Amino acid sequence: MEGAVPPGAALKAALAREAQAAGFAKMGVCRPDAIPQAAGRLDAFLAAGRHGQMGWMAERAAWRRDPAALWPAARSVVMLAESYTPDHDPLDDVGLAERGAVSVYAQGRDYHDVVKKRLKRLARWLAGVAEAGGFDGPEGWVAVTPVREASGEAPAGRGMGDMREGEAGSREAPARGPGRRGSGLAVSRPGLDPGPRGDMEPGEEGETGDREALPGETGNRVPLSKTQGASSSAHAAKPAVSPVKVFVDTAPVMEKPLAQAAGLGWQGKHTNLLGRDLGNWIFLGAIFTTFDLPPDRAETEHCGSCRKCLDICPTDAFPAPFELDARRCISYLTIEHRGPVDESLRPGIGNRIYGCDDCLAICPWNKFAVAGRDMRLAPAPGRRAPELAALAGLDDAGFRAAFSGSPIKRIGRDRFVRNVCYAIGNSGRPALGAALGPLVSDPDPGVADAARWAKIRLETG
Ligand code: B12
Ligand code: SF4
Ligand code: SF4
Repeated sequence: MEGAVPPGAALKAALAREAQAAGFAKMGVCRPDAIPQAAGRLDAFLAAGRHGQMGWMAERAAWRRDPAALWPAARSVVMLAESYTPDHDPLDDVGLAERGAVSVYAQGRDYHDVVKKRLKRLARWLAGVAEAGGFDGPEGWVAVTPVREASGEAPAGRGMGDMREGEAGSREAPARGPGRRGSGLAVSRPGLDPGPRGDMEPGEEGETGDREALPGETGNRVPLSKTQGASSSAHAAKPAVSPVKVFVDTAPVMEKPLAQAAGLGWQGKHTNLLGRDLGNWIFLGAIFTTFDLPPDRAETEHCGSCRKCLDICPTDAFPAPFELDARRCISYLTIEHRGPVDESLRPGIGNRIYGCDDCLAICPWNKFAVAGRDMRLAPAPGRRAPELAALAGLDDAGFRAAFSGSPIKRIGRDRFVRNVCYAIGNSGRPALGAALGPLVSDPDPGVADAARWAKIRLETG
C-alpha cells in the first residue's frame, strides 16, 4: 500500500486542515534551501554590528544563514502564521504622560507558550502519520514514506527539550487519525526575542538574548516512542528517528525569509513579514520535516512607494528600506539591551517600556488583517498602558508576581524598571519625580543611572 498515492500533496492538504483546526491563520511550505539570498544579508547585518549585544546571532550564524545545515535530513519547512491583531490602535498608548506603552505582543500570555502548543500539536500529527505509515483523510487512506534520517543530522546533546519521550499524545491529542498515538518528537525553539524565556520559573534570572538553543543542545533529537521503536510491524520503512523538528523558540532559523519563501507574505520595508490577507500582526513558527511536501510559490513584495513605517520610527532605526539597525530600535533597547541606553536615544523611547509597535501599527495593509483567534494573546487586565508611578516601585518579587506568564517577565525587574525610569524622564510630569526617589541609589547601576537621568530631565524640562 505504501506509495500507492503520491503522498506529498494530500499530506500537505491534510496538514493544512490540521493547522487551521489548531488555530493558525496560514500555513505555507518551502524547501530548506529556499532562501539563498538571506545568508549574505545576515552576514552584512552582523558585519555592520547591527545586532548590538545580541551576540547569539553571530555565534549561531552558520545555522541561521542556512536552514539546510541546521538539519540536513529535512526536506521541507512548514511555516505557520499566528495572528494577534489588536482590537485597538496601539499608537493611542504612545505619548500618554503617566502611563507606559507596552507592545501588543506582550500584553497577553507569552506567545511562545501559545504557539509552541499549536506547533507541537501539528508535529505530533505528522509524527503520528509517519508512525502509522499513512493517514486517513477525506481522500481515504494515504500511505506515506518519510525520508530516513541519514548522516549529517544535527548532533544529539543534553536533553532540555520541551517534550520528553512518551509525553506526546498524553496532552492535546490531535483531533483524529494516527497522531493519537505517542510519538517522540524533536523539539527546538525559535523566538521573538531570543534567550531563555517562557519556560522560566520564579527564581530564575529573567535574562534575554544570552544565547539560542542549538538542535543538539535542546534535546530535540528525542528518539521515537517505544511504540514506534518496537512494536508496529505495519510500517516497514519506519524512520530511525522522528521525521519532524519543531522550532518554537530561540532556534537559529531565519523565519521571515522562510515565511516569504513559503508564500505567507513578504518582508516589508520595516523588515517584518506581512501579507495581503494577514496584515503584519503575526507571529511565525516553523516545523522542519523529512517529508517531501510540495512547496508553495514565494510571495513577492507589495510595499510599492509606501514608506510610512520608515518615517514613523522614533529613533530612525532604518538605515535603508528593508534594513534595520537593531541598536537603534526601541524593541531592542527596551528588551535586549543590557545596561544604560545611549543618552541620545533615550528621548526617542518616549513612554515605551517594553517593545515598540509603531512601524507595525502604521502599515496600511493592516486593514486586511485577520483577527486574532486566541484570547490568551489578548491584553490581560492592567497590562495595557500601566501606570508608571506604580511600576517604578516594583521590587523583584513584585515584578515577578505582576508579570507571571507574560513575556515581560523575561527581562527581569532591573531592565524593566530602567525602562520605566526613561519613560518617567520623558513624561514632562515633574510630579512623577517622587517615584524616582529611592531609585537613584538602586543597587542596579542601570536603574540608578536611568533614575538620575530622568530626575534631571524632569527638572530641566
Ligand atoms: C533578532 C530579532 C529581533 C531584533 C532584530 C529585528 C530584525 N529586524 O532583525 C529586535 C530585538 C530589534 C526585534 C524586534 C522586533 N521583533 Co523580533 N525577532 C528577531 C529574531 C529572533 C531574528 C530576526 C533576524 O534573523 N534578524 C536578522 C536580520 C538580518 O534578518 P531579517 O530581519 O530577516 O533581515 C532581512 C532584511 O534585512 C532583508 N534585506 C536586507 N537588505 C535587503 C534588501 C532588499 C531589497 C530586500 C527585499 C530585503 C533586504 O533581508 C534580510 C534577510 O531576510 C526573529 C525570530 C527568528 N528566529 O527569525 C524575531 C521576529 C523577527 N521578531 C518578531 C517581532 C514580532 C518583533 C517586534 C514587532 C516586537 C515588538 N513589538 O517589539 C519587533 C519589530 C522590530 C522590527 N521593525 O523589526 C517576529 C516578527 C513576525 C513578523 N510578522 O515578521 C519574529 C519573526 C518572531 C516570531 N517568531 O514571530 N526582533
Ligand atoms: S519597532 Fe519602533 S523603534 Fe523599532 S524599527 Fe519599528 S518603529 Fe522603529
Ligand atoms: S508601512 Fe508601507 S512600506 Fe512599511 S511595510 Fe507597510 S506597506 Fe511596506
